[in-house]
Amino acid sequence: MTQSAKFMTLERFINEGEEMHPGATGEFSGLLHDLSLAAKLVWREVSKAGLVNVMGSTDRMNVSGDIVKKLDVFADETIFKAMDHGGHICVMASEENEDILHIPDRYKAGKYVLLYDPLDGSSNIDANITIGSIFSIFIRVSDGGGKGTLADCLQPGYKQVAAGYIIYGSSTMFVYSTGHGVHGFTLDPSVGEFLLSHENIRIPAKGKIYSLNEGNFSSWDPGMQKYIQYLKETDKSTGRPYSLRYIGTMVGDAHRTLLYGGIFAYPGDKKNPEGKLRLMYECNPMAYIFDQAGGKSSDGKQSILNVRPTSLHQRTPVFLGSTEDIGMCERFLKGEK
Ligand code: P6P
Repeated sequence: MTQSAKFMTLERFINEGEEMHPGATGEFSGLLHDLSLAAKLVWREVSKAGLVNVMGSTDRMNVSGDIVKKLDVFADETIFKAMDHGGHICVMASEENEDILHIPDRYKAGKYVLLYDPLDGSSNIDANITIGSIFSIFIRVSDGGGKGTLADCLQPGYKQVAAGYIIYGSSTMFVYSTGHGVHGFTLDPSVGEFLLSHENIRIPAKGKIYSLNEGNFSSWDPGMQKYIQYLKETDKSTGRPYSLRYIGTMVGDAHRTLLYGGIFAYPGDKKNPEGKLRLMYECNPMAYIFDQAGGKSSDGKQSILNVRPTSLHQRTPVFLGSTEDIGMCERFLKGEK
């Protein structure tokens, strides 16, 4: 770690990033600052989940049909309230809300659009396993400057201007990109600041870990089954067999894949041809991050970033990882191997 990185706060890094981009209005840095505050507020509750009565479930279901955990509700409301009044955003969308979320009339609407999964992996909360928040940012396409629209939200991933996630694990990290590489900041709870700890994250071209729910094996297409069997064969020249690592929280599995290489996947199957994970606020932001870190994403045929959105909560098969591993997987899926 370079000397300057030791004291590089997220706020300073964002401000200096804005200075690097002529014409930047500083509006973007304001948005990211608000998001980092939301991250700290969510962390504060998540870090004591075992101690106070935020465990257990509410009686609500979200669009995914999951029982909504109390922390889900808290995280959803906290992020919305942290972001709704800064004047940076014209509309939001969240996994926890079926419809788009309008900015209250008393606040100015800005030019950005925020989509987020407030607490990914919530089924792991009670087991104290890593969970996370994921965010995706676009520039509005509707004019008029007033309230944003559904069309502002339903943009393809390649039009994102920023994306990232907060991972609440052994330490809490804020990982994001604005199109100039991927940077990770670790929360120092003693000062309440995110400090630069992983500057310019680059994913290895090839890994030796695969990460997916192999319990669905019997429902996968033959090409997918053959790919996983291939990874488990012994062949030292190609670094096989790979190891299986699966947390069951996308943010945790994707973060490890980003740092160590390999492949994370949630494929479609006979029961759910579109898989389980959501395009707009899980797969698109993660695909943007992997792309920016020198990795690759796929829905089995094309980059996730090129998938045309048709609805807010649509699902997509998703493969994220090292370029060589995604390439090999796609060859099996296309029947070329
Ligand atoms: P499964 C968590 O519930 C989640 O939405 C993602 O974070 C995770 O990758 C996936 O579902 C795990 O799903 O079917 O393996 O339990």
